[in-house]
Amino acid sequence: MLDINKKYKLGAKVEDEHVDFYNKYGFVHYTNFITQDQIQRIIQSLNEGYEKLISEGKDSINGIPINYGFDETGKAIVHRLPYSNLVADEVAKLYTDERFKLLAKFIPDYESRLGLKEKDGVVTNYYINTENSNFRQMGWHTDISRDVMVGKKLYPMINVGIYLDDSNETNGGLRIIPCSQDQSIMKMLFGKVQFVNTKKDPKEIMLSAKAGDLALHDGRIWHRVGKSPHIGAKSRRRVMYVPLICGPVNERQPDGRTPFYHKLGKLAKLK
Ligand SMILES: O=C(O)CCC(=O)C(=O)O
Ligand SMILES: [Fe+2]
Repeated sequence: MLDINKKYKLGAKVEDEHVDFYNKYGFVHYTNFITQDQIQRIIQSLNEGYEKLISEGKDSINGIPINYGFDETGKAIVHRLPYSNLVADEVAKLYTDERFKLLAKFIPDYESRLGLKEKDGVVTNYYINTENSNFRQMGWHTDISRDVMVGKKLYPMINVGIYLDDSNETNGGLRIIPCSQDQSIMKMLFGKVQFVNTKKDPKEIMLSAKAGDLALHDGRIWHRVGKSPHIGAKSRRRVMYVPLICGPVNERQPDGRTPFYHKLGKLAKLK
């Protein structure tokens, strides 16, 4: 019996039990994937990147919009930064870590790669609950539906998250519906109103993580990020995601067109 609360440590390889856990529940949680020192360097490098983008007034990277907002002191920040790996050197450096290659074991039937130059690259999400925040939560969605919206053939996809802050009910936290990868395409697309529905689900679980953890989930599972009950610094939540993808390579270019699903952004429940 696999305990759903089990967290693993990633050693020299992905163990069979990790794969069994992933196949059963649709996610896996590794603790202490990066050190506190690394986190500090990454945050510093991201903060410098945010300042540069803000001073340049850049609105997108490779055609993917940058979402701006304000922190608890009123300082301008970036709430959602696509292609963080092109903006912050320390982020780029992190994703050269050989351990990411081990994750290919979760997609045994295909050759997989990190989407560092595809889709939205490494996305850094920065949630904060303040009066003028534009990003306090994220409604229910399945990540792979974005591929459906751009008319792509569906290949397995895993979203790999690395936490820069602790994440739990204090600052919102990631809620997932375990085992929801085993659902029909119709349910995956239309089981809930994507990004608009923010309601608690009786089947959801909280994925509580510590800064430095890595948690990955199947692109088909339903998940959302809750709104923190606190205002200000206590509600801060920063996490980086990169997809592990398969199929034809489709690198985005600096003059790339904005995909249709980003134009739906205004409907999303993010505030
Ligand atoms: O912030 C999170 O933990 C989840 C973000 C997410 O689901 C997404 O960007 O697709
Ligand atoms: Fe997601």
